[in-house]
Amino acid sequence: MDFENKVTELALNLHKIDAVKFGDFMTKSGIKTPVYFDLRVIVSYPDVMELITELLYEFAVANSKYDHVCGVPYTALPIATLLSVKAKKSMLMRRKEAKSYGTKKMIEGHYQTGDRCLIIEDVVTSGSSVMETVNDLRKEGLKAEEAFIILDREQGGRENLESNKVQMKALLTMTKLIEILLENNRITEQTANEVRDYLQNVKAPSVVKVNERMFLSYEKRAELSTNAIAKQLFNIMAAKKTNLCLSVDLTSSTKILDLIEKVGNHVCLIKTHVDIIEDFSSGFVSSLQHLAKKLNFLILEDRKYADIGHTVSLQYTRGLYNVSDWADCVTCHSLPGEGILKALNGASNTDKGVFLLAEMSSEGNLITQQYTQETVKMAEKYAELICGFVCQNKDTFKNPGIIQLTPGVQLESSKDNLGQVYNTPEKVVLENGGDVMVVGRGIVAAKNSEIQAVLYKDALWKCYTKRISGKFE
Ligand code: 5BU
Repeated sequence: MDFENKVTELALNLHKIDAVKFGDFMTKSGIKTPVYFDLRVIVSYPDVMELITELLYEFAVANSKYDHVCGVPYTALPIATLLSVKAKKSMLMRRKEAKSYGTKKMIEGHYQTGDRCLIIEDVVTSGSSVMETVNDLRKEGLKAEEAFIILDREQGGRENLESNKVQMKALLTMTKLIEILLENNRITEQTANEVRDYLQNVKAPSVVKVNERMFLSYEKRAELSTNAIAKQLFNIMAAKKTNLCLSVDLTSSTKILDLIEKVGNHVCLIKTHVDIIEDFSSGFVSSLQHLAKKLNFLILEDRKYADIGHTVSLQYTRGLYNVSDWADCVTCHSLPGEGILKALNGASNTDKGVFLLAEMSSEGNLITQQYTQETVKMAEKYAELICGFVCQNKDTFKNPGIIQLTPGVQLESSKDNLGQVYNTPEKVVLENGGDVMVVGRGIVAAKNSEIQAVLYKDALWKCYTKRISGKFE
């Protein structure tokens, strides 16, 4: 029997076993509907189970590359099991609630970050159940980009899933089901029209579009990084439980080193502007590097390179500061074009990272949306060089292996008198997507910098843990 005939048989069988019923029903959300599906009953009909498995198998195996299958609990679980056995692919199981003991894992089974997982679901209306499973898989660093569905109610689910980067394939659409049942005299023309009218008029609500980066842990993101410094920074953040970057904007090297000695334990990154130091020396650099090792942080020189490639390669590797010798990463403008990245890319043979400026925190800056987008695009070719973007918005980029470095942070948001704009930790982490937050005067100008650094560290970390729990979206 060919595929189309099997689909027809499935439609007729679903009707026969009362998995699809016509009449006056209420949906879960209280909307009147002339058609109702309850595919839970299929477990009582091994023939139907077998047919569904066969169809999904032909559908899934033909065009997909995947490592695991995962059913949306509960109705699709037995189908996913049969499919896993038939395809000889491993299965993953998503819990509906995390265990209260032991590992608190949401996903059971063996997998590795980056594995592809196929989603199996019975019926899709809005797509929200599929997204719950997709989100839990993505939190584990798995790729969940395809969902195979028995029946698509055609009420907006496909669009909702697509907007969250999930392609949906359904064995049957509601339109097709009605067509088959009508052709085979299982329903009247009037019923068919009622269902068609209903489909035209009742759409499921949109499912919130999520940015994967917003709920993946730093540990998982480290595994997805293609730049060695980003990987290290994510791992330091996870190990030290801090996403605070201190900007040591002081002009005396002793004062800088004293401050770092006090707060280095509480930060993941120290950001410098070496050209403001009045007594810069190679001794300062070695003391800084020594502290970085001892207190486990990385060093960012916020140089904001902005010249032609040739000049930047000299600025980076030569001169009084010889930045490439000691800084793990630097900041750089995209304004001069790709040559600047080429220059930085070829300049050092040790692991280095570049934070590209996609947005600025200062009032009235001239960066436009188009400039930001083109900056992100420019970075695509330099996956091994770019560790992140300096930016202010969560939608600036999506790649979870890359870091959003956000300056302009104070516990109480305000401004300075030279155009700097501050946001609170809540706003920066939860709404704007900051991964590493830069604090300068908020800590440097405080009476007790250490106490203040701990306050910032705790506030920022609390927001991050809330963010990855997914409860804010
Ligand atoms: P503040 O004292 O927390 O305002 O210091 C912020 C630091 O971040 C300071 O060193 C700036 O040079 C740096 N910065 C910024 O404030 N805004 C930006 O858009 C960029 C860098 Br890019």
